[in-house]
Amino acid sequence: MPLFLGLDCSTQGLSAIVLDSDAWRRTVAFEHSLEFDREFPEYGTTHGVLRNGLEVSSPPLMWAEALERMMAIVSREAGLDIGDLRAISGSGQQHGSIYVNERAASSCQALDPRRSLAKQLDGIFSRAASPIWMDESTRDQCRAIDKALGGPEATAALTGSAATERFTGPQIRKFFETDRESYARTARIHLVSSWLASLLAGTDASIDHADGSGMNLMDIRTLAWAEAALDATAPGLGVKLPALQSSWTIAGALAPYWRERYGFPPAAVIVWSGDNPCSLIGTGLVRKGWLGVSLGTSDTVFGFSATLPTPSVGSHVFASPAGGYMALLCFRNGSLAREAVRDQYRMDWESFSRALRQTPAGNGGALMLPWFDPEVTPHAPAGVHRLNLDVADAAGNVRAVVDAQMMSMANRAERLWQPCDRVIATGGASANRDILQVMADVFGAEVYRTADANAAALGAALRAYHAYELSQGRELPWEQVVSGVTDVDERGRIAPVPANVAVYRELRKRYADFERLKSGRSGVG
Ligand code: XUL
Repeated sequence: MPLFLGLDCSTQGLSAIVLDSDAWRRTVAFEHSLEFDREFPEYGTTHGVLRNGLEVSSPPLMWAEALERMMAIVSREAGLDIGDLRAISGSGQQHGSIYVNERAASSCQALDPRRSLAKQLDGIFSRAASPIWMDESTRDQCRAIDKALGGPEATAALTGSAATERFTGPQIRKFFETDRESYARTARIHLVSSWLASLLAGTDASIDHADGSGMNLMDIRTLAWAEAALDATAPGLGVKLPALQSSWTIAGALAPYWRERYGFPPAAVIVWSGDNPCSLIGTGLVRKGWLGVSLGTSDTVFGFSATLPTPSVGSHVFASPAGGYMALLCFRNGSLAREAVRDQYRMDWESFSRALRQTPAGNGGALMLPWFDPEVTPHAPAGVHRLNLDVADAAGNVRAVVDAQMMSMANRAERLWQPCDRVIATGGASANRDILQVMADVFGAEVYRTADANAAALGAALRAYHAYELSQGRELPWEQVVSGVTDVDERGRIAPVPANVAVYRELRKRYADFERLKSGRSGVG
């Protein structure tokens, strides 16, 4: 039976899902995850990242090593007839960038199957560390880019987002400003997605329109590099960027390295995309009116839109990997904040859940702003603020962190997506029913869990399937592509409790006031 591989290189690890597909249905045949800290301790990461004040990066070689280890597992340990693999695609954490010199292209094309991948990549980087989405160090660069383009609203109208600290353009500008020599030695700047696709295809893979939308460099209407944005970012940037292409483009066949070293067939490598765009597919959100909420390292809210949503400061508009668009909100203090509270009160997830069940919806008005790390939505420096909440009240603090996350998401989602009939929850924490009950009560909508918590890897595998079929002359409707594997389990439906919805309707206004007061901002964001 034809097989399709989806990989997801996220902040904390690399996951794989293999789909087995016959004419009627697709099933998950294999699933595996590697955690960076545990599997590759020599890189010294914590939760997959290296921190230096507001600068947050990851070692790109670690991602390459993880890719090779995963490919070895898929070929040797998955119990699959790997000769049936037709296509591979992937998902990368968005915005992260990799800087390579002019030797990279030839090294990538001539990988020696007798040697490990990472060893052969030594010496191709013009910047040792890859800045990632958690980096908050580019505020000055954002101001400069917005100014050059006519203000944050103008940048948003052009690129889909106002200049944003974690986005690739401001990161590139900072690199140029602080290390001109290395910038000059940089021949290519890849995203996590396009770089890993390049390693698989042994060629310079394109950036797909969806992940390209997270750079502050692409014109969100024409889906081409925006000259004005390139000029506002760094000189000579255009020639350092890969091409932009549709999300269903074939980058090439799996390179001889993978075929000779691991016995893979010459499967099609489909361009990779970002993790949020892939999650849109992996949660089956290819129609209007349904919202996705991913509870991961960052929490995100996203939804599909056939027409271009009006870009605004504080939200992001991306091209969708299924055509059309998607809007996205990103909250940095996702599992980071939930884990911080759990650890502070020496709990496990079971006692965290118990605390949610023991406390009333709305926490009797006790509020927390859970900005354990600097927050991006709204923009706020690190700081945990409490209102009517005793720090010694363990259960109250658990309720407060989850209430806060859901209210912050729902208040902003309401402005972007009307109506919202149902919420599809994904990501690690979506396995927790008590968290999802708070979500249903705060959003005032039915919540469903995705069948597979790793929506990004699943979305990548489904994208591989769709693109492969297209290359064979079969253009499948997206509803058909996602059906079966992304169907929610109706028995797992979590209904909002009307009395709780009423409590949160009031509390959400007070939460918004508290947030405005402490973030020092009056507007959206
Ligand atoms: C979205 C964002 C994060 C990353 C990592 O804008 O920064 O969701 O994609 O998951």
